[in-house]
Amino acid sequence: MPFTIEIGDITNEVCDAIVNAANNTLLGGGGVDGAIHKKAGKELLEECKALGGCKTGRAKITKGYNLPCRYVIHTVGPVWRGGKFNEENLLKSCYIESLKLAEKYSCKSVAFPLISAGAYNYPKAEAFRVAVKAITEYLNIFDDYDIYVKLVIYNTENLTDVESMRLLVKDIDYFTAMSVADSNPGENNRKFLYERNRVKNDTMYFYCMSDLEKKLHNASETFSEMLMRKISEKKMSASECYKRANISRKLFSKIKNDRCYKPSKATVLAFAISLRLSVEETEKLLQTAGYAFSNSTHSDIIIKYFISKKNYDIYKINEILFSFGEKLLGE
Ligand code: AR6
Repeated sequence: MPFTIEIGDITNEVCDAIVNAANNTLLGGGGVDGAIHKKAGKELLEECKALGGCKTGRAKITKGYNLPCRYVIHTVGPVWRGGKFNEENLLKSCYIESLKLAEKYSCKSVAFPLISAGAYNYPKAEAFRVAVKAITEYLNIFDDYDIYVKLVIYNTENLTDVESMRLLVKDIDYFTAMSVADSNPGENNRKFLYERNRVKNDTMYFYCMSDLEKKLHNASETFSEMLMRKISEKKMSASECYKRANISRKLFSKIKNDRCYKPSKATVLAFAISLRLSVEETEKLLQTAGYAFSNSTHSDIIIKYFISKKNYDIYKINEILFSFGEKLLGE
């Protein structure tokens, strides 16, 4: 479920639905509303007339007519009156209600303008913050609903506004790892992973991989983590463990200090022997590093045999491995 932010003109968006920042009458007006009606043609106004208006914070849908989108979702943002008149909730509701409607009509791609940020005077940076928050919150609720959402910042927006939105991106919880000048997604913020796809002059372009991010966040124990846990569970000292595994202190420290360290299969098995793991436990340790026992590999059959017999003498195992011309355990 990607979420992107781009600078452009929403009437050019080729997607399932674009969202219109309309007024309560739904009979057209200026700004993005005017541009949408102009490009869609008279039929849009005819369909809008039959809708009976729309309440602030709610949304209604029509066809796209001459626009390069299938639908137009008309939503009515709040007029900014200083911020104490429920403006934020109403604005948030515009995004949520529009996305619900998009979902109802099976839209896979939806483009939003910055609702209320023009004639309705909502401070642009604030309108941007609410928009990003509402959209990301909505997308994060769903694991399955696969929708691509784009926030289109008008290309004639003055640069100070664009700059303040950029700065804001850094402040918003969800985007803490992001900045236009320096992107290092996911590094500082393991809660959400965002990948900046491209940045062109005045173009902000972000990807929010919320579903992927969730999976990464819930990623299970790594090899390094499981190894350290097992050592402590077995009440073994680190040196006892790496020595019994025929592994150097240097390699052990490397594994300990890098939670994502990718060991060789021989190293994993050496630690399994050292920790006196059962076959099942060894299988789990192998899994953390992306390996499994093979029934067609001599070395795996030999090692598994020793483990199942609870014979954890690594030198004995290596002797047998050697006699079969197999790679030895350990470093
Ligand atoms: N593409 C993308 N964004 C646009 C475009 C465009 N083509 N044109 C303007 N914007 P506004 P509101 C931006 O005033 O504040 C209408 O008369 C614009 O720069 O269109 O919700 C309605 O009929 C601004 O950032 O909508 C209502 O009466 C944002 O879209 C009233 O205005 C919204 O500006 C609604 O006011």
